[in-house]
Order: sequence, then C-alpha cells, then structure tokens
Amino acid sequence: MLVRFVTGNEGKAREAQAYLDGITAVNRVEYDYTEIQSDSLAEIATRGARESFEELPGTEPVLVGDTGLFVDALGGFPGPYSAYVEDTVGVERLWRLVSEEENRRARFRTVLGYADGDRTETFTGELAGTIVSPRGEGGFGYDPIFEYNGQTLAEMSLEEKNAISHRGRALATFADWYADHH
Ligand code: ITT
Repeated sequence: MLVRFVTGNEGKAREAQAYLDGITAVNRVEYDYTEIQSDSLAEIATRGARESFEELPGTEPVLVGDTGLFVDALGGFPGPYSAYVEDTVGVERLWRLVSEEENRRARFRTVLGYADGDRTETFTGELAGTIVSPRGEGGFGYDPIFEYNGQTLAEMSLEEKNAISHRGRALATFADWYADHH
C-alpha cells in the first residue's frame, strides 16, 4: 500500500508517515497543483487532490494538505490566504494587528484532500488558541504567535506540537478512515 503526499515540505511527509505507520507507506511527491481562490479550504484541497491524481503519472492515491490560520476578531483573516499573508505582511505585523483587538482567539484548520481512481474525500483537523506576541524558536510559519495551553507552538518540541496539532488531528482522522477502507 502506498499513498503519495503532494507537498514541497519534507517534514510534512515524514509526519504523515508517522501517523500512517502500519497502515500504508507514504511517498512525498512534488507537484504544483492549481490553488483556486476560495474561502473554503475544503474546496481548495478537493480540487488540488483531484488535479494531482489526474495529472501525475501513477495510480496510487494522493493526499494534499491545505492549512489556514483563522482569527476570530478579523472575520477569519488570513484563512485560506495565510501563506500569502505570511510572505507579504508577515507574522509580526499580523500580531500587531490582532493586539489592537480585545478578542484574540484564533484557530488553525488543516484540510487534507484525498483522491484515488474512485473518489475524493476531505479530512479536517482544528486547533483553537490565542494570538500572542512572538515567543519561541521552534516550529515554522505562525507558530511563534499562536499560544495553546500557555505555550506558543514555537515553544513546544515537535512531538508536543504533533500530538495536539490541527495537521495531526486531520492525519489521525484520515488514518482511521483509510484503515477502514483498505
Ligand atoms: P505545501 O507545500 O504543503 O502546500 P504550504 O506552506 O504552501 O505547504 P500550507 O497550506 O501548509 O501550505 O500552509 C499555509 C500557511 O500556513 C503558510 O503560511 C504556513 O507557514 C502556515 N502554516 C501551516 N501549517 C502551520 C503550522 O503548523 N504552524 C504555523 N504555521 C503554519
């Protein structure tokens, strides 16, 4: 059994392999699928998985992941545009924007899109927390400004983060489903 994880990030493929250990092997493949402009991570992931399966040579199922940070007081911004906002505005300036708000609650959401020859499925994982002034050296992306249970994700070890993370939860849900269906 083999699932192809479409990502530019080696760490994400390794994390997927850890969750799917004993269920299926995971190969990382690079493919620049079209990221449609949509407010829905599920729609982006569904289209990405279907396009990757159809365009890549091979018959093994594919998985793609799409993640966003949704800030309550900003109407869910940056949401599906999180990568763009990280590259343009940056994490520090997003913190400054949120610091003006009384309500600093936010959530990470990851949607995994799965496609094989028969079907397309999505699996979601969320992590709720609070936006804070940057702390910590670990992790990546928005981790230094996202606090969960008194620690930012950048202050946690990789194991601590994976045990509670949005991506981990989505992968665990996918692993259960895949084990039942194969
Ligand atoms: P892929 O190659 O896997 O698509 P990506 O970085 O383009 O990688 P993602 O959908 O995973 O796409 O991430 C969207 C944005 O959210 C991007 O700015 C990331 O840095 C950020 N992000 C994703 N997961 C995160 C996490 O666990 N902690 C902090 N920031 C995260």
